[in-house]
Amino acid sequence: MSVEIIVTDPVEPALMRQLEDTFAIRRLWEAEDRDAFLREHASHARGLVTRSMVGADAAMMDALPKLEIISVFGVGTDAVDLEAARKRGITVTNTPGVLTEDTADYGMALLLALARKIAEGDRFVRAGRWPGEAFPNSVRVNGKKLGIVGLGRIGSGVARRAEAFGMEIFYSGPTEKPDRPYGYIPDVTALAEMVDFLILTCPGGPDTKGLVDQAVLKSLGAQGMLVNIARASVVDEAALLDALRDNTIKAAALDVFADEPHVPEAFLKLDNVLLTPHIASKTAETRGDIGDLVYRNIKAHFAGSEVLSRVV
Ligand code: 8YV
Repeated sequence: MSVEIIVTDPVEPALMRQLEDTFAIRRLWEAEDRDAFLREHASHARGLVTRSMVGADAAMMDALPKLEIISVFGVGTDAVDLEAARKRGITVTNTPGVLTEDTADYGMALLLALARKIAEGDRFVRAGRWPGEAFPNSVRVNGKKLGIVGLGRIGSGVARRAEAFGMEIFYSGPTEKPDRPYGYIPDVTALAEMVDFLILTCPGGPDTKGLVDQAVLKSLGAQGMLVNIARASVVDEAALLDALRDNTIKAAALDVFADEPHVPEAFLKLDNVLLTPHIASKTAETRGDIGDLVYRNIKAHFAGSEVLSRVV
């Protein structure tokens, strides 16, 4: 009999096909009654595939006592209760590395789009406003200072790109990386104070929750711009809304939201915020690579081999 795997929500069709060819797949998102679905599969389900924004909490793990592995489609594991998994001896894998470059490209793209008013320019032309109106000046990127919150894989990718755009780079994070040619400013408020752009590339979770608060936004200042490709939880949302409304900061670009795919109505009313639907890693190539790694982790586990990218 095939090993039973629960998939919590829709993933790439190619991954779905690979999984279906090898395992007995149960689709949680199609269930009318989630608890009844979990009860029905409790005595068989040995694997769980979940997106990084969905994850799995301790209650889900309790509901599936035969669970051996949670394979996360994405690098962020902040939505998985890692401690609960550890206690229950459940393996957790993620997909580091394969999405770094595209996500860093996208971070740089959002920064450029925000500063240079690319989305606004598109809307302006489509609305037929060009003939009668002057488009507002945008903001120069080259020669400006960039603060990177979290100089991990993705943050480092952003730094390399920003260097090529002639930016001066500073970063914060739990540890200094002396091998990097960038200024380490551990305190995020101090970092915000000295830069023109602040980009968030750190992990989500309790350690970074609300890191960008009212004080940080105030320090970023009226000419400062914020880009978030990390997690919505890193930013105090109410403080950000206030800062955008009263021009405490100039503008923000957000690819991540607390209750995705729902975006707070208040953001939609603001002109100085650029909103995208969590697509930093969403190229055909990277999504294919993420899917492959998810599959190879699950396959390795059930073949009795060590998984490729273990978190727990
Ligand atoms: C993915 C992400 O878009 O890797 C992550 O942690 O947030 C993104 O790359 C997401 O996992 C897909 O649902």
